[in-house]
Amino acid sequence: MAEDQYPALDFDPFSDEFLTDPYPFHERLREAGPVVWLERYRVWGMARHRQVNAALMNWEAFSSAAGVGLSNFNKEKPWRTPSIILEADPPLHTRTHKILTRALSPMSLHSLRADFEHEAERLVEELVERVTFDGVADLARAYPLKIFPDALGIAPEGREALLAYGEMVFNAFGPRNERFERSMANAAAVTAAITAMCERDALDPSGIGAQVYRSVEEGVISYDEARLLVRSLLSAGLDTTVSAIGNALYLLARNVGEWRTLRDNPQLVRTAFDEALRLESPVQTFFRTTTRAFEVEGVRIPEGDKVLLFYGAANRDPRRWIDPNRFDIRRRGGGHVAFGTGVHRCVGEALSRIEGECILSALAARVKSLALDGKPKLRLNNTLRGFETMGLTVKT
Ligand code: OVV
Repeated sequence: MAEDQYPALDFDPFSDEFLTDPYPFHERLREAGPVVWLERYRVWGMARHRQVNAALMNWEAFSSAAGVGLSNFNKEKPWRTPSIILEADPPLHTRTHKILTRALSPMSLHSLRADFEHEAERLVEELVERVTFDGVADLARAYPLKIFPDALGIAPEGREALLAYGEMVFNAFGPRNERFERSMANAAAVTAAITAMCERDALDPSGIGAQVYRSVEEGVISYDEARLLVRSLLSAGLDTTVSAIGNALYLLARNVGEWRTLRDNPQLVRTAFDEALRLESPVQTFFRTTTRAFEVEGVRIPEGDKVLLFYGAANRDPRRWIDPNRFDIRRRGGGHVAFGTGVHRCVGEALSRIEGECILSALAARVKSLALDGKPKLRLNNTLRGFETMGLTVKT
């Protein structure tokens, strides 16, 4: 390709059509080239694993500080106070990241595991008795909605606001389309509820939220910063795991052989959840903003441009995986970017894995067959891929 020539595509990655079945679009994006120009939003796009991974590793050139959505914070006023971890670069990010890493370390999560297991077993037992249920409302949503706020130390009342807030946050990374506007219908009340939940006095002293406030006492961050870090936990921690668990249930129900393999080999639960994350990645896209002109395989991306990274496409790149569209719970080696990579890699990864693994383990121990009742319905979101409803029937 001649210099300064690059493929330009006109489709809308935030349209119903794209979000309903992104995979044919992903293939076109990957095949078009290592970097493409998306005319509709005047942004660059990268969908191959190599380039997505490299951009995520390079926070100096691919900054998060101007926001990781379409909106460029250097040019537009953000819809909420920016996150001081997600929408920040080092050195600010280094300080805040340390605090959440500690609050969510495998060490501090260790004591939660017993409760998580117990709740998963209790819930699965209840659903097994019902035989037929909604895999989303009754399981993928019910489970995280109980244990995640419990772990953070949030009061039992008013937890539905957490889901409504997640919906807003993840739609807000896309354009101001109808989907975004609809999710913002109740924004004032939902935001007020979330803001109240983040205050130190609203949090149980034994929870992860209170742990974040210990850093205030230690003089590492201010009270307002701690409040924003708790807001990050509430923003990022619930809808993502709801999608992850729902997507895993969908793949296991659709792939009878893989379900049997998991039942016969419960030690595969970790790779099974990981493979579901690769194949139906909850976070489909995030943007970065270039801090300088950057050349990708002969194409020059100018400074200050938005670049859309297609995590879901990278995770099915045939250049990286053999038989990439196949759900294979024995697949090993990781390497997918469902949690991102580099300095912004998900801080809640260990917590999300405990949630996913507890649910899959409880099901595998108790359920012989898992079948979809009819066609599950997607819940379209500008960033997240997940289901709204999923009829399931189980046999023991
Ligand atoms: C990873 C993520 C998603 C959404 C919100 C945030 C983080 C935040 O820090 O607020």
